Amino acid sequence: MKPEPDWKRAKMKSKYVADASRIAERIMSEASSGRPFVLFVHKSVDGDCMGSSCGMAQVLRNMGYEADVAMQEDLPGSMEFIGVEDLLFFPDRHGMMPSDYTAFAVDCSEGSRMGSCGVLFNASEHQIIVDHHITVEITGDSIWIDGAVSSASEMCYYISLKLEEMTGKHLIDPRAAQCFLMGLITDTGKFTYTNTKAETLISAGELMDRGADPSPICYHQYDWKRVEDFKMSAEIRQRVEFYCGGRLAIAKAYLKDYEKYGASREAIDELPSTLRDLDGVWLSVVVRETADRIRVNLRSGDNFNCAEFAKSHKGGGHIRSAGYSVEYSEGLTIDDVTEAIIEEVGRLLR
Ligand SMILES: [Mn+2]
Repeated sequence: MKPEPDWKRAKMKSKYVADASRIAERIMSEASSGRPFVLFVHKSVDGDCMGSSCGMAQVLRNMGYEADVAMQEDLPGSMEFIGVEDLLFFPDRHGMMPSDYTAFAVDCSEGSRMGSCGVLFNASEHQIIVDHHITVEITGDSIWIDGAVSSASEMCYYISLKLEEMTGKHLIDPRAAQCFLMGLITDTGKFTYTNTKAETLISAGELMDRGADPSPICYHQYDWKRVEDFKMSAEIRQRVEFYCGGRLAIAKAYLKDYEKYGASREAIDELPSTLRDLDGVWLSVVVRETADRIRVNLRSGDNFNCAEFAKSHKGGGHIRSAGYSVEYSEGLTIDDVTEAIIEEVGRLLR
């Protein structure tokens, strides 16, 4: 008799079993209706929302169901290596939405966080929500929100384990495993943030047993950089300003900076955490001008609650990492937004 493959020994912590089982059962009952699944992610996509949605879509397809990830924006260049184009569709461009579908939100829980896809999420009566952002307080049979789990991808991995148990099928194939591992790695800052738990590392190992490989994930997400992006980042770093006795570091990027260098929208994605890690800095704020809105990203150490600040500006996130965006209205500029942040943070850090 052949020995059992290592991945078959995977076992999740007991504290996750009830929630993972509940969502897995919900998935099975939604699927039995024959409705296809449409997965929804937050705007300004990151490794975790793409990892959890694509991994989950792959698992659902491996169960024999129709499942696609609705995208309102292109997949960033740093995630192209994962090879998930066939799992994505773009309702704004193709418009081909099924008339009836199960809307499955991962790494976010509200239509308002999903950009132009939000209306499609809200339009479905059949919703499943798996999220680890605690800025929203909603509960329900088909909702699993747990701020203590490292990532939505870790939650989706547990749900998928339950689905394997319920169906007796091997559902988490190497591509699904790689997607989940991408979410675990990026939301924990390569397993360095305080949301890294023993089970996060165990799950990462189990995903490797199933064919995932952390090397390309870390290379493409952290090490690889376009030369144009590097040059733009160097200029923005020169312009960083410090306030509140050095406790607030703030960087501002104009559209003209992107144009000057031919930089991509990911050009300074590393900057919020780079600035937060500077000696004496409690809070870093990176303000970016984009074509349709102004994006604000916050990172902090132990002394500032980014989630609360972002929430008060209709955004969301985690205690140490959060963000929001501001619409251009009545001549509002990136300079106005930045000034207002300096003033508001100045009062909070006084
Ligand atoms: Mn996440």
